[in-house]
Amino acid sequence: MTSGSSKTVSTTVSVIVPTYEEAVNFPELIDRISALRGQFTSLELIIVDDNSQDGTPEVIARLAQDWVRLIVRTTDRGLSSAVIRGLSEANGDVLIVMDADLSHPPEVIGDMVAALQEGADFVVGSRYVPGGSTEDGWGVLRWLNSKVATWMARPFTTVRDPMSGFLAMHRHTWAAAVDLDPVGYKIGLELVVKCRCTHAVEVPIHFSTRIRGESKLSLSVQMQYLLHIVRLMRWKFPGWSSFLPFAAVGASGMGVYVGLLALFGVFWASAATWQVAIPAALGAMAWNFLLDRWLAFWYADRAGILRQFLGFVAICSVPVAINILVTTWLADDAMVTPLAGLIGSLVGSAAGLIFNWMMTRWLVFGETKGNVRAPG
Ligand SMILES: Nc1nc2c(ncn2[C@@H]2O[C@H](COP(=O)(O)OP(=O)(O)OP(=O)(O)O)[C@@H](O)[C@H]2O)c(=O)[nH]1
Ligand SMILES: [Mg+2]
Repeated sequence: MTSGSSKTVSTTVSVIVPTYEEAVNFPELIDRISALRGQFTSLELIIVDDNSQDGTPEVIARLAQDWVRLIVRTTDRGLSSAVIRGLSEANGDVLIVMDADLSHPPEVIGDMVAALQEGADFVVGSRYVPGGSTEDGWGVLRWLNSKVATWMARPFTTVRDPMSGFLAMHRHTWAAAVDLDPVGYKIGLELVVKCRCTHAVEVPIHFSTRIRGESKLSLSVQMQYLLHIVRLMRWKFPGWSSFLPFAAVGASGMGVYVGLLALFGVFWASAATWQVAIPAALGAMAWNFLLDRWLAFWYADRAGILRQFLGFVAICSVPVAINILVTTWLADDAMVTPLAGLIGSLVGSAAGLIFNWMMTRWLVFGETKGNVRAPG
């Protein structure tokens, strides 16, 4: 590891710092990063600010450092898109992303670069590996929040602190990014997934609580995180992200069917079985269709809804009919009569679930022209 070493590492480094109203933090941040410049062939600092009205340009101008570049965005907003803008303007072979509020100690950048040179394709400044820590005084809620968020990122990476916004990667890793979706706050997680990193390494950091300036963390940031996880799931595991909601919706549809049957039974006691079963089945199918179109086939909502609904009903009617046939056939056999209903509905439901999912996926929500939108 190179931390604190004065030997020059022959690589060019770009440090990208997204900022919003961080003017008070620039003197110390720039001072501490400046102290690292001798460690590398060259080092540039790119600050991507979203038009803060706290004197950010004046502070940067007063510090007058030719290796520091300020990009002020006036149309786009948001942390992740600011990072992406900074990455795309950077010239270095190694790209570092960090916060402006000095939570991330710039002094470990040397260790991060060393980890890249030793074969990592992504490096995270991590609170949760031996040697890493957070400032005392984190409330239980903030700690729990961070743990739950980390746990939700498990399907995507083995990194223990994927929420960290302190990252390093090679330029070629960044160049391989596909379908970047700059939603939410967790650009590290987005990059590790969309750059298809396979060898992420963590370097311990002590994460300081911000001393100056205001936090931009809010409840809406947490909501955005949930949506971000859903989008990453759909991108990385499209099949399961479709089938699991489809199965859950199917189970809820059975509840709707039984509920409607009971309701009709109360209000229309004289009706024959088929007279209540058909509208109840149609009601359950409508329920399933709307939820499936939203949750299981989110990508295919461009085509006409009526045409899709008719196709959906036609397909779902097949297992329903088989279910009825199997039940009646077994009911005729004296040996299995007591089990007939149960076996019939279990076989029918399992077969129906797979059949419906495959057929609706292919025929109703398939990639026909105008049906499917871009992934994500
Ligand atoms: N360009 C840009 N930067 C932002 C935006 N929101 C936050 N940032 C910057 O992103 C970094 C992280 O934001 P913080 O507010 O420190 O978020 P946090 O570290 O999760 O929370 P605290 O440290 O408790 O405030 C800081 O450098 C912010 O200035 C934004 O909308 N646009
Ligand atoms: Mg912070």
